[in-house]
Amino acid sequence: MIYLNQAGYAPNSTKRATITGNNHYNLFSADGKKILSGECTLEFDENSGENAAVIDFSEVTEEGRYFFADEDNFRSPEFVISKNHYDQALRDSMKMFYFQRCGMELEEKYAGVYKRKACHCGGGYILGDRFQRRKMLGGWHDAGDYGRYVTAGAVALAHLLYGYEMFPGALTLNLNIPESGGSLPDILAECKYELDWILDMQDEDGGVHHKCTSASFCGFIMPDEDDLDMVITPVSSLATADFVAIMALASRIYHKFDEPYSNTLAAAARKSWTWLIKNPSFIFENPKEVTTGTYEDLCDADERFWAAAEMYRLDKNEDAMKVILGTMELHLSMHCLGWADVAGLGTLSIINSGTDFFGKDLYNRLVMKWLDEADRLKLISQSNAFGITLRPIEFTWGSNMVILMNAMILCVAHKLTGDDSYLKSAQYQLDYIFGRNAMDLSYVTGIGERAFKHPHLRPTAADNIDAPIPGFVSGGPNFRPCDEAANPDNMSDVPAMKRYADDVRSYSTNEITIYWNSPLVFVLGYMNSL
Ligand code: 9MR
Ligand code: 9MR
Ligand code: ZN
Repeated sequence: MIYLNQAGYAPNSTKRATITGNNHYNLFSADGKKILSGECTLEFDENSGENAAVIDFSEVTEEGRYFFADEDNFRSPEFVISKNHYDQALRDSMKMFYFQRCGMELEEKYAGVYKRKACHCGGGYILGDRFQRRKMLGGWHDAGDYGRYVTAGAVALAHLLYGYEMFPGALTLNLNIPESGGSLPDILAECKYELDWILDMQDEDGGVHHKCTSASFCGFIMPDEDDLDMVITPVSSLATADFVAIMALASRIYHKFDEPYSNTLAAAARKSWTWLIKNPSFIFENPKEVTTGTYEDLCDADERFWAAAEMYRLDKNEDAMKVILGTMELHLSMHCLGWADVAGLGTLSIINSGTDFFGKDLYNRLVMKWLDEADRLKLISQSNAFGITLRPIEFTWGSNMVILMNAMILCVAHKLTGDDSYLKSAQYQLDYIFGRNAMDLSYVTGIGERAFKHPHLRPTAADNIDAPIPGFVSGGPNFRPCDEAANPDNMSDVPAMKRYADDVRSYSTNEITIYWNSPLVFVLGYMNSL
């Protein structure tokens, strides 16, 4: 077999594929002309359980369509070499957020065949008080379920907004959404849809509720058919700190487009910051009557660090600096970018502010930590035939997110240093996502000749349309699967990279989420900005 990036390669980039089972390969142009052939030496690869080798075909630079074949009648998917090879993937992965919108009709002119009625317009009640109701209209459905969760939403927004701040041009695309042509770039209009919902999760005193979901997951029905009441669960310091960070960040970004809105966001951030420094840690646990996702996280020090970094950028206030310096003593990982560990988002904010805003000493310490991590990831990616930054036990639930966040770290390292070796390793992570993996699948719906087709996503399961909505990233292989489709008993002998089922029932390997799409947008945006 030969596994490759089905979304294609840029003409002058490093081009790699992975070969298994045979050590001879041929590259053909789509009209059948042999372009290149070669031999490689296979070695055991522990992630995939295959004997595998890297094929480097960087010398082929001519734009066009190609495929690989070997001596055993094997033929790979066709792929392009083209300057624009990521354009569709970027647009579709950005449009995904529109398709996750809650509380409004998705009209045919924007959603095409995936049009659907407005959902979840009945509001929700504050847990413990059925008579205290809130509108709770808007925001994005988190995932394959219809819940809305503040910590998950804030992290997805962060990837999009930091991306926009770092390379606005590449993310300023027409997404054909209702706001297109208005005063905001489409990406910011889309983010505003989520920000406005998150604003509603704030209490009078500044505390922020953790999530708004039905008490248990509804069945596999269209969202407008879900008439379960929404429960607004208690305040957590995790959600409150993420709220502060995302509101302060957004207030900076929207300032030049809409000053009153930017002021509203800043005021909301300040109010919750005051709550945060007055209150101890309130970790979230599901109340006994609620069984939807928890996003459980036992430590809020990293959330507070991110909030402090953004508050310092907003107001240069001393209590924020105190929190930042205090966190530096805690030996946290300072590069993590996922929903549970967000210190990397704070680090990113500090690094992006330049050398002097927080002081040279802090800047240099954080840049060093960041580059240490990027070096570690680069070494791993250089030492296996698939070029990935993971080892078998790191294929956790949502392993594709880990791959993509590692790619984010590598992109930022490239931006800081100009060192191409970081960029190459980042590219290999995208290669894996788009098909250079032992499942021979592109993990983005609609992108590539062999893209996964059966996401654990309620509208796609219920809409009677064969093709899934395009642009959605699968969670990916899970070393400890826990659903009936990717049954752990059947998978005990399966190597980590293959513990995956393209099956609608497989929530632990094949769900989609907003924060699995957002790092893809960041990385594709970065690539397109070069
Ligand atoms: O969608 C699944 C539902 O049909 C099952 O009854 C339930 C059992 O735990 O799991 C649901 O899957 C969840 C998903 O829709 C949202 N993400 C987490 C999943 C499992 O907790
Ligand atoms: O993405 C989350 C993953 O990292 C966790 O291991 C998993 C179990 O706690 O939960 C995932 O989050 C789900 C959330 O709880 C509810 N919506 C769907 C999310 C994706 O499966
Ligand atoms: Zn909804």
